[in-house]
Amino acid sequence: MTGERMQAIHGDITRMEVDAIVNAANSGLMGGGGVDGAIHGAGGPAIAQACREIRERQGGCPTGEAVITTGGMLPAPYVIHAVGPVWRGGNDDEDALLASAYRSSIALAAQHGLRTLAFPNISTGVYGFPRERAADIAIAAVLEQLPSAPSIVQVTFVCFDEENYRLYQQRLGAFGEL
Ligand code: AR6
Repeated sequence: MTGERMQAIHGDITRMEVDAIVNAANSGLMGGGGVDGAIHGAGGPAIAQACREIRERQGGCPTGEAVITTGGMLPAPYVIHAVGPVWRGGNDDEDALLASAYRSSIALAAQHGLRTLAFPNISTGVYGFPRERAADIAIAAVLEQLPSAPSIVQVTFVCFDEENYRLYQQRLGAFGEL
């Protein structure tokens, strides 16, 4: 069952022992605050160096897409840098772009034969996406993409704030009741 391959935990994504953690990056792959800052801080300069090489090769990463780098000193060997949209009120394709950021990350993980993947709550920090709406989109997008990603056995949503954790628990709990 696809739903059983998803779980939510409350915590810090930089500590996750999974094949890849996803970063909520910006399209310049320049690093920043929030989870991006935490990942670069914990993973060390190898991640920024790999981002720089991608920038030189392809000029960054468009919103809704993702790129993969080393995890540097992180427990996770890879970081998938996904670029979510800035929330601009909901009429600027934000929903589709957020869904695409999740789907692209899963597709990239599958291309690399990865088995376990952890997501932060992309766009719900500095980018201002409403949390409930983002949770619904994230779960639906992962559910949609997982059937074409057979290598992936588990997707963990790592919720840093209490409200996001509660939202994901509620939504994922519903699968257990089906
Ligand atoms: N582990 C897991 N989640 C975290 C952590 C952590 N260590 N730290 C924060 N979060 P944000 P965005 C959660 O702002 O909204 C950066 O500057 C946080 O509670 O990191 O996509 C980038 O460079 C929130 O729920 O990302 C971009 O410029 C979620 O991570 C921009 O911010 C996302 O918040 C991206 O904005």
